[in-house]
Amino acid sequence: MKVVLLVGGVGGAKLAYGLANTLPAEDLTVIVNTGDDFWLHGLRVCPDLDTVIYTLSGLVDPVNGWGVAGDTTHALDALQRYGEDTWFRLGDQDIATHLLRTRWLHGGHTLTHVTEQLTRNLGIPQRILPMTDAQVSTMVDTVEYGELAFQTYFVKHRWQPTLRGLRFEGIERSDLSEAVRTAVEQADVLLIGPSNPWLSIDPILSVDGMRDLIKSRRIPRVALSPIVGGMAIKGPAAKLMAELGIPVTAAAVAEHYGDLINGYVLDRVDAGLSVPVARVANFETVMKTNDDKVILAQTMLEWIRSWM
Ligand code: FO1
Repeated sequence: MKVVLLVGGVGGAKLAYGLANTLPAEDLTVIVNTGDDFWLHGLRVCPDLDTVIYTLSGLVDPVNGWGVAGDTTHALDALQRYGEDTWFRLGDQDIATHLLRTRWLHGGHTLTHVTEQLTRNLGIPQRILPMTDAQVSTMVDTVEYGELAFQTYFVKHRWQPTLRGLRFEGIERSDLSEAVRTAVEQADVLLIGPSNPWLSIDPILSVDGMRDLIKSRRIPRVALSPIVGGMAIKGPAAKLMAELGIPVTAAAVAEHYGDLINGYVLDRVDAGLSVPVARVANFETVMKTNDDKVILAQTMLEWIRSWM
């Protein structure tokens, strides 16, 4: 059963881990948001791609959920001595990833190709694909500072500014890579991870042709709610929804996805919610341990198989 999973960073990577430990490797493709990507110290940094890569290779820092476990910051300390901004904490081992990626991109390779090289070299058998090879930058319009680049909003200001709008710079020049198109065309199941629907999943869905391609597939298209009991499991999803005037409920997330999905997984605590989706299931969705991730992935796939 070929599964395509759409994700952002930490939360989505957890489900990717669960699926990677449930499905044969050739059956899983993870399509990752690249709206968070940016240039820093001359390097191309792709936080969500790296979070998925480090998670599936077992390198990830289990405390942060991003970066490499046990990494040091000697390079960053040296940059600080030169007076450079160091609010974005790049570890030394992580910098190796950005150096290689940047060199290969400057050599004319696509981000898809570069990501394939990185994953292969780290021994990851699953496919990890950037949502597009075009450069797309999520820009966050805030009440306090006006428009901020995504990582300035998210990391420098710790997502505290009040959000009043979003735009994906460069999205009009984006298109689907052959690899993404083929993966979605050949999928038996499409999953949307418990990532932030506005910040992480919308950039993927906004790539030219993506929404239509997904909707053209008569397969289970199932989202997992990132909102549990009216709160975000991690990050700014609940705060952002409130600021946009959207009720902070798992049902509102399903409404946001609309007819893109035909199945929806809610947490047990939200069992009573009325959700406008054809098929709805309630499972234990909060993934604290690796076992939780695998059990949730297995449970979701079993449920989906039962109505295929
Ligand atoms: N998140 C932080 O909150 N602070 C950091 O200093 C930080 C550094 C960082 C370095 C590499 C990387 O791949 C991710 C990093 N993240 C950091 C996480 C990341 O920027 C965000 O979690 C995502 O962009 C949101 O999905």
